[in-house]
Amino acid sequence: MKTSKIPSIPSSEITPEGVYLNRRQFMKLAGGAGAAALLAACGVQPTENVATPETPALLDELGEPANTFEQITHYNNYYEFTTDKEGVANLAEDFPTTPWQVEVGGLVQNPRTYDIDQLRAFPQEERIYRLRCVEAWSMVIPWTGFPLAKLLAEVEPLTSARYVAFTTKMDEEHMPGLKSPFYPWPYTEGLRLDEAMNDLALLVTGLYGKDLPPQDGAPIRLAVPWKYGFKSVKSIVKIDLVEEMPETLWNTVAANEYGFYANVNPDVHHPRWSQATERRIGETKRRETLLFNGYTEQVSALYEGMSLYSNF
Ligand SMILES: Nc1nc2c(c(=O)[nH]1)N[C@H]1C(S)=C(S)[C@@H](COP(=O)(O)O)O[C@H]1N2
Ligand SMILES: [Mo]
Repeated sequence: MKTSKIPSIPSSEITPEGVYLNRRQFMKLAGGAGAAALLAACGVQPTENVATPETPALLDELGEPANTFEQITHYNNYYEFTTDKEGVANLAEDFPTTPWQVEVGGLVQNPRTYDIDQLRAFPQEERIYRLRCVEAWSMVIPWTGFPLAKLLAEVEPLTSARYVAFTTKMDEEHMPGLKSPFYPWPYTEGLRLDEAMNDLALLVTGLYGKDLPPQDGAPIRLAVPWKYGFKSVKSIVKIDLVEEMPETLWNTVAANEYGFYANVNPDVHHPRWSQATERRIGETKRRETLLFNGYTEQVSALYEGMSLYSNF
């Protein structure tokens, strides 16, 4: 990833004005959430993304500006709370994210239950990723997190493991959407093991250098940027290595509409709408959707010899 390969700069060169310009380097030097506090101490607001000559906007590797913190935290899909995208932030405000544990097990050599602080102790990086929802809207989001592959390496998948299954939190007291009988809760998802091992698959703990807000999946969620957003599960509590392709919430609800792979593809349409174009939140003109959401170089090898039409 270009965004994580910028050489670090000596801290003596970081001036208050330079901090924002060199935010990504700074994040690497200072590390994760601590960096946000330091940025704040320097009088720098890491929560906005309005370009000025002094503070150019954060850009992804295609040169597209990140959405603002406000947009990313007030237009959400999180059905455990509500199906109203603009209502999630308010309903999730008091969602308790501590204590929090993630149980990693199944077909592994070293099953282990991680406390959230142990997951935050993995070396964190900032990655500016595009997120393309299957509903044909998209955003550019500066996440903080670490590759899922690093966690999987610790638990050591057995050779019989072929898929990774994710289970998320079911907190009836704080998640009013769980009362909806239309969904087979809890929200579950899955990846093929080689997809999960791809460097792009990120376990996310932060956003714009701050701790992840509840509406975006606190305290830990996945970001799989070459797939439709529904694969990027929020509030993970369990990760299982399994032999068979796992059941997932959306595939269970409507297998003909939401396949297991769910790779972003402008040529494979949802039965009820086209996937050829998308609306970037904050823009009016629609833009063309890119194969694998623009990450072809990093992921196409995963699907060599496999039909992207029958395996949608
Ligand atoms: N647990 C859980 N994770 C979820 C969802 C959900 O409803 N519940 N929605 C998914 C969908 S459809 C999308 S597009 C993204 C949205 O992430 P964002 O709100 O942080 O932009 O989260 C995904 N992860
Ligand atoms: Mo989505």
